[in-house]
Amino acid sequence: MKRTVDDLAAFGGTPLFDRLLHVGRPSDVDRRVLAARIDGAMERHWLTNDGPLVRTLEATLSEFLGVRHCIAVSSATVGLQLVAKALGVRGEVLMPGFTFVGTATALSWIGLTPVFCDVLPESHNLDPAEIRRRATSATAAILGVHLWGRSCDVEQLEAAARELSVPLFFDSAHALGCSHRSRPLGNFGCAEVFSLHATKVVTSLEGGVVTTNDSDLAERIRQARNFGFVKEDQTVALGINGKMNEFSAAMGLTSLEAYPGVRAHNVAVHAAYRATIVHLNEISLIEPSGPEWNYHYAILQLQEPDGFWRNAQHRLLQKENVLARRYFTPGVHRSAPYAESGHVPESLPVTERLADTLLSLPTGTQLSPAEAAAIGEFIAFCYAHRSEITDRLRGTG
Ligand code: T4K
Repeated sequence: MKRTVDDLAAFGGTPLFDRLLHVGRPSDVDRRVLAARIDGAMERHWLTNDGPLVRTLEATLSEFLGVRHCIAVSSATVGLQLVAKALGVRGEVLMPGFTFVGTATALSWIGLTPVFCDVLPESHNLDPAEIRRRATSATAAILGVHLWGRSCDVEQLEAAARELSVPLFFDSAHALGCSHRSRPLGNFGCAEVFSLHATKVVTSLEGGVVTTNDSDLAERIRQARNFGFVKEDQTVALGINGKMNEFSAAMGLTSLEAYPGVRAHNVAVHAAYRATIVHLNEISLIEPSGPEWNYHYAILQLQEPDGFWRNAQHRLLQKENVLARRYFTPGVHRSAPYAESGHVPESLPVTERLADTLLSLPTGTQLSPAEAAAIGEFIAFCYAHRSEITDRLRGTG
Protein backbone atom coordinates (compact mmCIF):
# COMPACT_ATOMS: atom_id res chain seq x y z
CA MET A 1 0.00 0.00 0.00
CA LYS A 2 1.05 3.58 -0.59
CA ARG A 3 2.26 5.51 2.44
CA THR A 4 3.20 8.84 0.89
CA VAL A 5 2.57 10.57 -2.41
CA ASP A 6 6.16 9.73 -3.39
CA ASP A 7 5.11 6.06 -3.42
CA LEU A 8 2.74 6.63 -6.36
CA ALA A 9 4.04 5.02 -9.54
CA ALA A 10 3.36 8.32 -11.35
CA PHE A 11 6.02 9.89 -9.13
CA GLY A 12 8.57 7.07 -9.32
CA GLY A 13 7.16 4.50 -6.86
CA THR A 14 6.64 0.80 -7.57
CA PRO A 15 3.35 0.04 -9.37
CA LEU A 16 0.60 -1.47 -7.23
CA PHE A 17 0.33 -4.47 -9.57
CA ASP A 18 3.03 -6.33 -11.46
CA ARG A 19 0.63 -7.22 -14.29
CA LEU A 20 -1.76 -5.14 -16.36
CA LEU A 21 -5.37 -5.13 -15.15
CA HIS A 22 -7.70 -4.41 -18.05
CA VAL A 23 -11.27 -3.23 -18.24
CA GLY A 24 -12.98 -5.64 -20.63
CA ARG A 25 -10.72 -8.63 -19.93
CA PRO A 26 -12.63 -11.79 -20.92
CA SER A 27 -13.52 -13.97 -17.93
CA ASP A 28 -12.39 -17.57 -17.71
CA VAL A 29 -14.40 -20.40 -19.27
CA ASP A 30 -14.01 -24.18 -19.10
CA ARG A 31 -11.37 -24.63 -21.78
CA ARG A 32 -11.81 -28.40 -22.06
CA VAL A 33 -15.49 -27.99 -22.83
CA LEU A 34 -14.65 -25.26 -25.33
CA ALA A 35 -12.00 -27.41 -27.01
CA ALA A 36 -14.41 -30.35 -27.24
CA ARG A 37 -17.01 -28.15 -28.92
CA ILE A 38 -14.50 -26.82 -31.42
CA ASP A 39 -13.29 -30.36 -32.04
CA GLY A 40 -16.88 -31.42 -32.72
CA ALA A 41 -17.27 -28.70 -35.33
CA MET A 42 -14.07 -29.89 -37.03
CA GLU A 43 -15.33 -33.48 -36.95
CA ARG A 44 -18.62 -32.43 -38.52
CA HIS A 45 -16.88 -30.33 -41.16
CA TRP A 46 -19.56 -27.71 -40.57
CA LEU A 47 -18.06 -24.37 -39.64
CA THR A 48 -20.66 -21.68 -40.29
CA ASN A 49 -24.00 -20.99 -42.05
CA ASP A 50 -26.56 -21.82 -39.37
CA GLY A 51 -24.59 -24.71 -37.88
CA PRO A 52 -25.69 -26.85 -34.93
CA LEU A 53 -23.70 -24.88 -32.35
CA VAL A 54 -25.25 -21.60 -33.55
CA ARG A 55 -28.70 -23.16 -33.30
CA THR A 56 -27.97 -24.47 -29.81
CA LEU A 57 -26.69 -21.06 -28.72
CA GLU A 58 -29.84 -19.42 -30.08
CA ALA A 59 -32.12 -21.90 -28.32
CA THR A 60 -30.19 -21.62 -25.04
CA LEU A 61 -30.28 -17.83 -25.12
CA SER A 62 -34.00 -17.83 -25.97
CA GLU A 63 -34.65 -19.83 -22.84
CA PHE A 64 -32.25 -17.77 -20.72
CA LEU A 65 -33.86 -14.48 -21.80
CA GLY A 66 -37.43 -15.77 -21.95
CA VAL A 67 -37.80 -14.44 -25.49
CA ARG A 68 -39.34 -16.15 -28.50
CA HIS A 69 -36.58 -15.51 -31.06
CA CYS A 70 -32.81 -15.20 -30.78
CA ILE A 71 -30.82 -14.67 -33.96
CA ALA A 72 -27.06 -15.00 -33.58
CA VAL A 73 -25.09 -12.52 -35.66
CA SER A 74 -21.47 -11.66 -36.36
CA SER A 75 -21.49 -8.54 -34.11
CA ALA A 76 -23.94 -6.25 -32.35
CA THR A 77 -23.03 -3.63 -34.95
CA VAL A 78 -24.38 -5.80 -37.75
CA GLY A 79 -27.30 -6.78 -35.51
CA LEU A 80 -28.33 -3.12 -35.15
CA GLN A 81 -28.09 -2.68 -38.91
CA LEU A 82 -30.15 -5.81 -39.60
CA VAL A 83 -32.89 -4.65 -37.23
CA ALA A 84 -33.01 -1.14 -38.69
CA LYS A 85 -33.15 -2.55 -42.23
CA ALA A 86 -35.77 -5.17 -41.35
CA LEU A 87 -37.94 -2.48 -39.75
CA GLY A 88 -37.63 -0.40 -42.91
CA VAL A 89 -36.20 2.58 -41.04
CA ARG A 90 -35.21 5.51 -43.27
CA GLY A 91 -34.24 8.98 -42.08
CA GLU A 92 -33.46 10.16 -38.57
CA VAL A 93 -33.05 7.94 -35.55
CA LEU A 94 -33.30 9.50 -32.09
CA MET A 95 -30.62 8.01 -29.84
CA PRO A 96 -28.52 8.99 -26.82
CA GLY A 97 -25.35 11.06 -27.20
CA PHE A 98 -23.83 9.13 -24.33
CA THR A 99 -22.98 5.66 -25.62
CA PHE A 100 -20.23 3.80 -27.46
CA VAL A 101 -19.55 5.54 -30.78
CA GLY A 102 -20.38 2.25 -32.55
CA THR A 103 -24.08 2.62 -31.69
CA ALA A 104 -24.22 5.67 -33.95
CA THR A 105 -21.80 4.56 -36.66
CA ALA A 106 -23.76 1.33 -37.14
CA LEU A 107 -26.68 3.52 -38.24
CA SER A 108 -24.71 6.06 -40.27
CA TRP A 109 -23.02 3.23 -42.18
CA ILE A 110 -26.40 2.23 -43.64
CA GLY A 111 -27.42 5.78 -44.51
CA LEU A 112 -29.46 6.66 -41.41
CA THR A 113 -28.98 9.91 -39.51
CA PRO A 114 -28.44 9.65 -35.76
CA VAL A 115 -30.01 12.53 -33.85
CA PHE A 116 -28.30 12.80 -30.50
CA CYS A 117 -30.39 13.34 -27.40
CA ASP A 118 -29.23 14.01 -23.89
CA VAL A 119 -29.48 11.38 -21.17
CA LEU A 120 -30.83 11.29 -17.63
CA PRO A 121 -28.24 11.99 -14.91
CA GLU A 122 -29.52 9.16 -12.68
CA SER A 123 -29.63 6.32 -15.21
CA HIS A 124 -27.25 7.59 -17.94
CA ASN A 125 -29.95 6.51 -20.41
CA LEU A 126 -31.98 8.33 -23.07
CA ASP A 127 -34.09 11.15 -21.62
CA PRO A 128 -37.68 10.71 -22.89
CA ALA A 129 -38.24 14.49 -22.73
CA GLU A 130 -35.41 14.92 -25.23
CA ILE A 131 -37.26 12.67 -27.69
CA ARG A 132 -40.13 15.11 -27.82
CA ARG A 133 -37.74 18.05 -28.05
CA ARG A 134 -35.68 16.70 -30.95
CA ALA A 135 -38.27 14.80 -33.00
CA THR A 136 -38.89 16.13 -36.51
CA SER A 137 -41.01 15.06 -39.46
CA ALA A 138 -38.00 12.97 -40.55
CA THR A 139 -37.88 10.95 -37.31
CA ALA A 140 -38.06 7.32 -38.36
CA ALA A 141 -37.17 5.38 -35.18
CA ILE A 142 -36.03 5.58 -31.56
CA LEU A 143 -32.99 3.63 -30.42
CA GLY A 144 -32.56 3.28 -26.66
CA VAL A 145 -29.31 2.02 -25.13
CA HIS A 146 -29.39 0.13 -21.82
CA LEU A 147 -26.05 1.59 -20.81
CA TRP A 148 -23.99 -0.42 -18.31
CA GLY A 149 -26.87 -2.93 -18.36
CA ARG A 150 -29.22 -0.54 -16.53
CA SER A 151 -32.57 -0.47 -18.24
CA CYS A 152 -33.94 2.55 -20.07
CA ASP A 153 -37.21 4.11 -19.03
CA VAL A 154 -38.89 1.62 -21.34
CA GLU A 155 -42.48 2.71 -20.71
CA GLN A 156 -41.75 6.38 -21.43
CA LEU A 157 -39.84 5.47 -24.59
CA GLU A 158 -42.70 3.24 -25.70
CA ALA A 159 -45.15 6.10 -25.15
CA ALA A 160 -42.95 8.46 -27.18
CA ALA A 161 -42.64 5.88 -29.98
CA ARG A 162 -46.44 5.49 -30.03
CA GLU A 163 -46.94 9.26 -30.18
CA LEU A 164 -44.52 9.57 -33.09
CA SER A 165 -45.73 6.35 -34.75
CA VAL A 166 -42.17 5.07 -35.14
CA PRO A 167 -40.53 1.81 -34.10
CA LEU A 168 -38.50 1.55 -30.89
CA PHE A 169 -35.53 -0.80 -30.65
CA PHE A 170 -32.70 -1.21 -28.18
CA ASP A 171 -28.93 -1.45 -28.15
CA SER A 172 -28.54 -3.94 -25.30
CA ALA A 173 -24.83 -4.52 -25.92
CA HIS A 174 -24.09 -4.26 -22.17
CA ALA A 175 -27.22 -5.85 -20.86
CA LEU A 176 -27.16 -9.65 -21.07
CA GLY A 177 -28.52 -11.02 -17.80
CA CYS A 178 -30.19 -7.72 -16.80
CA SER A 179 -33.87 -6.98 -16.42
CA HIS A 180 -36.46 -4.23 -16.42
CA ARG A 181 -39.17 -4.49 -13.76
CA SER A 182 -38.38 -8.19 -13.29
CA ARG A 183 -38.65 -8.99 -17.01
CA PRO A 184 -35.38 -9.89 -18.77
CA LEU A 185 -34.05 -7.31 -21.19
CA GLY A 186 -34.37 -8.77 -24.66
CA ASN A 187 -38.17 -8.58 -24.53
CA PHE A 188 -38.72 -4.87 -25.14
CA GLY A 189 -39.42 -2.69 -28.15
CA CYS A 190 -39.54 -4.26 -31.61
CA ALA A 191 -36.15 -5.91 -31.04
CA GLU A 192 -33.05 -5.74 -28.86
CA VAL A 193 -29.43 -6.32 -29.83
CA PHE A 194 -26.85 -7.78 -27.43
CA SER A 195 -23.11 -7.80 -28.01
CA LEU A 196 -21.11 -10.98 -27.44
CA HIS A 197 -17.79 -9.23 -28.08
CA ALA A 198 -14.72 -10.38 -26.14
CA THR A 199 -15.13 -7.45 -23.74
CA LYS A 200 -18.68 -8.45 -22.77
CA VAL A 201 -19.95 -10.49 -19.83
CA VAL A 202 -20.82 -13.39 -22.14
CA THR A 203 -18.66 -13.62 -25.21
CA SER A 204 -18.46 -15.43 -28.53
CA LEU A 205 -15.14 -13.65 -29.38
CA GLU A 206 -16.87 -11.40 -31.90
CA GLY A 207 -20.63 -11.74 -32.13
CA GLY A 208 -24.03 -10.60 -31.09
CA VAL A 209 -27.62 -11.68 -30.80
CA VAL A 210 -30.86 -10.07 -31.91
CA THR A 211 -33.92 -10.84 -29.78
CA THR A 212 -37.56 -10.28 -30.60
CA ASN A 213 -41.01 -11.65 -29.86
CA ASP A 214 -42.17 -10.68 -33.36
CA SER A 215 -42.04 -13.79 -35.57
CA ASP A 216 -42.30 -11.92 -38.89
CA LEU A 217 -39.50 -9.55 -37.95
CA ALA A 218 -37.36 -12.50 -36.78
CA GLU A 219 -37.87 -14.21 -40.12
CA ARG A 220 -36.84 -11.11 -42.07
CA ILE A 221 -33.73 -10.68 -39.92
CA ARG A 222 -32.78 -14.36 -40.38
CA GLN A 223 -33.08 -14.00 -44.13
CA ALA A 224 -31.15 -10.73 -44.26
CA ARG A 225 -28.36 -12.24 -42.09
CA ASN A 226 -27.72 -14.77 -44.88
CA PHE A 227 -27.69 -12.62 -48.04
CA GLY A 228 -31.50 -12.70 -48.24
CA PHE A 229 -31.65 -16.44 -49.02
CA VAL A 230 -34.76 -18.45 -48.16
CA LYS A 231 -33.62 -21.58 -49.93
CA GLU A 232 -30.96 -22.69 -52.37
CA ASP A 233 -30.78 -20.32 -55.34
CA GLN A 234 -33.59 -18.12 -54.00
CA THR A 235 -33.26 -14.73 -52.35
CA VAL A 236 -36.29 -12.72 -51.28
CA ALA A 237 -34.82 -9.44 -50.13
CA LEU A 238 -31.66 -7.41 -49.74
CA GLY A 239 -29.31 -9.25 -47.43
CA ILE A 240 -25.77 -9.23 -46.14
CA ASN A 241 -23.37 -11.61 -44.43
CA GLY A 242 -24.18 -11.21 -40.74
CA LYS A 243 -23.73 -14.86 -39.76
CA MET A 244 -22.08 -16.22 -36.65
CA ASN A 245 -19.57 -19.06 -37.15
CA GLU A 246 -19.39 -22.32 -35.19
CA PHE A 247 -16.21 -21.49 -33.23
CA SER A 248 -17.85 -18.30 -32.00
CA ALA A 249 -20.97 -20.22 -31.03
CA ALA A 250 -18.78 -22.77 -29.19
CA MET A 251 -17.28 -19.93 -27.17
CA GLY A 252 -20.69 -18.28 -26.70
CA LEU A 253 -22.20 -21.46 -25.24
CA THR A 254 -19.21 -22.12 -22.98
CA SER A 255 -19.16 -18.51 -21.82
CA LEU A 256 -22.91 -18.57 -21.13
CA GLU A 257 -22.38 -21.65 -18.95
CA ALA A 258 -19.73 -19.72 -17.01
CA TYR A 259 -22.02 -16.69 -16.56
CA PRO A 260 -23.53 -17.53 -13.12
CA GLY A 261 -20.02 -17.93 -11.65
CA VAL A 262 -18.74 -14.80 -13.40
CA ARG A 263 -21.69 -12.79 -12.13
CA ALA A 264 -21.16 -14.02 -8.55
CA HIS A 265 -17.49 -13.09 -8.84
CA ASN A 266 -18.37 -9.62 -10.10
CA VAL A 267 -20.83 -9.12 -7.23
CA ALA A 268 -17.88 -9.70 -4.86
CA VAL A 269 -15.64 -7.36 -6.90
CA HIS A 270 -18.30 -4.63 -6.74
CA ALA A 271 -18.71 -5.13 -3.00
CA ALA A 272 -14.95 -4.74 -2.54
CA TYR A 273 -14.85 -1.52 -4.57
CA ARG A 274 -17.87 -0.13 -2.74
CA ALA A 275 -16.53 -0.94 0.73
CA THR A 276 -13.31 0.97 0.12
CA ILE A 277 -14.86 4.15 -1.27
CA VAL A 278 -18.19 4.28 0.56
CA HIS A 279 -16.88 6.87 3.06
CA LEU A 280 -15.98 9.33 0.28
CA ASN A 281 -18.62 11.93 -0.56
CA GLU A 282 -16.89 12.92 -3.78
CA ILE A 283 -17.32 9.60 -5.62
CA SER A 284 -19.75 6.72 -5.91
CA LEU A 285 -20.00 3.41 -7.68
CA ILE A 286 -23.05 3.26 -9.92
CA GLU A 287 -25.75 0.96 -8.62
CA PRO A 288 -27.97 -1.59 -10.39
CA SER A 289 -31.35 -0.37 -11.63
CA GLY A 290 -33.05 -3.55 -10.39
CA PRO A 291 -32.33 -6.91 -8.76
CA GLU A 292 -31.19 -8.53 -11.99
CA TRP A 293 -27.93 -6.98 -13.08
CA ASN A 294 -24.83 -8.62 -14.53
CA TYR A 295 -22.35 -6.48 -12.53
CA HIS A 296 -20.09 -6.44 -15.57
CA TYR A 297 -19.28 -2.73 -15.50
CA ALA A 298 -17.81 -1.08 -12.41
CA ILE A 299 -18.36 2.62 -13.08
CA LEU A 300 -17.03 5.20 -10.72
CA GLN A 301 -18.86 8.53 -10.79
CA LEU A 302 -16.83 11.52 -9.63
CA GLN A 303 -18.57 14.70 -8.55
CA GLU A 304 -16.13 17.13 -10.20
CA PRO A 305 -17.74 19.16 -12.95
CA ASP A 306 -14.45 19.45 -14.86
CA GLY A 307 -12.36 16.59 -16.13
CA PHE A 308 -9.03 17.43 -14.46
CA TRP A 309 -9.27 15.22 -11.39
CA ARG A 310 -10.99 12.37 -13.30
CA ASN A 311 -8.20 12.48 -15.88
CA ALA A 312 -5.64 12.62 -13.09
CA GLN A 313 -7.19 9.50 -11.51
CA HIS A 314 -7.11 7.79 -14.88
CA ARG A 315 -3.43 8.60 -15.36
CA LEU A 316 -2.47 7.66 -11.78
CA LEU A 317 -4.26 4.30 -12.07
CA GLN A 318 -2.67 3.54 -15.43
CA LYS A 319 0.78 4.08 -13.89
CA GLU A 320 -0.15 1.53 -11.22
CA ASN A 321 -0.96 -0.94 -14.06
CA VAL A 322 -4.71 -0.53 -13.59
CA LEU A 323 -5.89 0.26 -17.11
CA ALA A 324 -9.06 2.12 -16.17
CA ARG A 325 -11.07 3.55 -19.10
CA ARG A 326 -12.91 6.82 -19.63
CA TYR A 327 -15.97 5.26 -21.28
CA PHE A 328 -17.58 7.07 -23.13
CA THR A 329 -15.50 10.21 -23.52
CA PRO A 330 -15.99 12.67 -25.22
CA GLY A 331 -19.64 11.83 -26.07
CA VAL A 332 -20.67 10.72 -29.53
CA HIS A 333 -21.81 14.20 -30.64
CA ARG A 334 -18.27 15.45 -29.94
CA SER A 335 -16.58 12.53 -31.77
CA ALA A 336 -15.63 12.21 -35.43
CA PRO A 337 -17.36 12.10 -37.82
CA TYR A 338 -20.27 13.76 -36.00
CA ALA A 339 -18.49 16.66 -34.32
CA GLU A 340 -17.56 18.19 -37.68
CA SER A 341 -20.87 17.45 -39.38
CA GLY A 342 -22.66 20.61 -38.26
CA HIS A 343 -25.77 18.51 -37.58
CA VAL A 344 -25.22 17.85 -33.90
CA PRO A 345 -26.57 19.75 -30.92
CA GLU A 346 -24.14 22.37 -29.65
CA SER A 347 -24.33 20.95 -26.20
CA LEU A 348 -25.73 17.94 -24.36
CA PRO A 349 -24.99 19.02 -20.79
CA VAL A 350 -25.62 15.72 -18.99
CA THR A 351 -23.73 13.71 -21.61
CA GLU A 352 -20.80 16.09 -21.36
CA ARG A 353 -20.75 15.99 -17.60
CA LEU A 354 -20.78 12.19 -17.62
CA ALA A 355 -18.05 12.15 -20.26
CA ASP A 356 -15.90 14.19 -17.86
CA THR A 357 -16.65 12.42 -14.61
CA LEU A 358 -16.91 8.64 -15.14
CA LEU A 359 -14.19 6.07 -14.85
CA SER A 360 -14.55 2.37 -15.71
CA LEU A 361 -12.67 0.00 -13.41
CA PRO A 362 -11.62 -3.60 -14.11
CA THR A 363 -13.96 -6.49 -13.31
CA GLY A 364 -14.10 -10.17 -14.25
CA THR A 365 -12.26 -13.26 -13.13
CA GLN A 366 -8.84 -11.77 -13.93
CA LEU A 367 -9.23 -9.70 -10.79
CA SER A 368 -9.75 -10.96 -7.24
CA PRO A 369 -12.00 -9.07 -4.82
CA ALA A 370 -8.86 -8.40 -2.73
CA GLU A 371 -7.25 -6.73 -5.74
CA ALA A 372 -10.41 -4.68 -6.31
CA ALA A 373 -10.17 -3.59 -2.66
CA ALA A 374 -6.54 -2.57 -3.25
CA ILE A 375 -7.64 -0.45 -6.23
CA GLY A 376 -10.41 1.13 -4.14
CA GLU A 377 -7.97 1.86 -1.30
CA PHE A 378 -5.59 3.42 -3.80
CA ILE A 379 -8.36 5.73 -5.03
CA ALA A 380 -9.25 6.63 -1.44
CA PHE A 381 -5.56 7.37 -0.78
CA CYS A 382 -5.51 9.72 -3.78
CA TYR A 383 -8.53 11.56 -2.41
CA ALA A 384 -6.90 11.86 1.00
CA HIS A 385 -3.83 13.47 -0.63
CA ARG A 386 -5.69 15.25 -3.35
CA SER A 387 -4.26 18.74 -3.04
CA GLU A 388 -0.66 17.54 -2.88
CA ILE A 389 -1.20 15.25 -5.90
CA THR A 390 -2.96 18.01 -7.82
CA ASP A 391 -0.11 20.45 -7.17
CA ARG A 392 2.46 17.93 -8.32
CA LEU A 393 0.53 17.02 -11.45
CA ARG A 394 0.04 20.69 -12.28
CA GLY A 395 3.76 21.17 -11.76
CA THR A 396 3.35 23.52 -8.83
CA GLY A 397 4.32 21.18 -6.03
N1 T4K B 1 -23.20 -0.64 -28.46
C1 T4K B 1 -22.53 -0.47 -27.32
C2 T4K B 1 -23.18 0.30 -26.22
C3 T4K B 1 -21.25 -1.03 -27.17
O1 T4K B 1 -20.56 -0.85 -26.03
C4 T4K B 1 -20.70 -1.77 -28.24
C5 T4K B 1 -19.38 -2.33 -28.13
C6 T4K B 1 -21.46 -1.93 -29.41
C7 T4K B 1 -22.71 -1.35 -29.49
C8 T4K B 1 -20.96 -2.72 -30.58
O2 T4K B 1 -20.84 -4.09 -30.25
P1 T4K B 1 -19.96 -5.07 -31.21
O3 T4K B 1 -20.29 -4.74 -32.62
O4 T4K B 1 -18.51 -4.85 -30.87
O5 T4K B 1 -20.45 -6.47 -30.84
C9 T4K B 1 -14.44 -2.18 -27.00
C10 T4K B 1 -15.10 -3.21 -27.90
O6 T4K B 1 -14.36 -3.40 -29.10
C11 T4K B 1 -16.52 -2.88 -28.20
O7 T4K B 1 -17.12 -4.08 -28.68
C12 T4K B 1 -17.26 -2.44 -26.95
N2 T4K B 1 -18.60 -2.01 -27.19
C13 T4K B 1 -16.53 -1.29 -26.30
C14 T4K B 1 -17.21 -0.81 -25.05
O8 T4K B 1 -15.23 -1.75 -25.94
P2 T4K B 1 -12.55 -0.45 -27.33
O9 T4K B 1 -12.22 0.49 -28.42
O10 T4K B 1 -12.64 0.07 -25.96
O11 T4K B 1 -11.63 -1.76 -27.43
P3 T4K B 1 -10.17 -2.05 -26.88
O12 T4K B 1 -9.43 -2.78 -27.94
O13 T4K B 1 -9.57 -0.80 -26.35
O14 T4K B 1 -10.41 -3.09 -25.70
C15 T4K B 1 -11.08 -2.71 -24.52
C16 T4K B 1 -10.38 -3.29 -23.31
O15 T4K B 1 -10.57 -4.69 -23.27
C17 T4K B 1 -8.90 -3.05 -23.25
O16 T4K B 1 -8.55 -2.72 -21.91
C18 T4K B 1 -8.28 -4.39 -23.61
C19 T4K B 1 -9.33 -5.38 -23.14
N3 T4K B 1 -9.38 -6.60 -23.94
C20 T4K B 1 -9.91 -6.54 -25.18
C21 T4K B 1 -10.00 -7.66 -25.96
C22 T4K B 1 -10.60 -7.59 -27.33
C23 T4K B 1 -8.87 -7.77 -23.44
O17 T4K B 1 -8.36 -7.79 -22.32
N4 T4K B 1 -8.96 -8.91 -24.20
C24 T4K B 1 -9.52 -8.91 -25.44
O18 T4K B 1 -9.59 -9.98 -26.08
O19 T4K B 1 -13.96 -1.09 -27.72
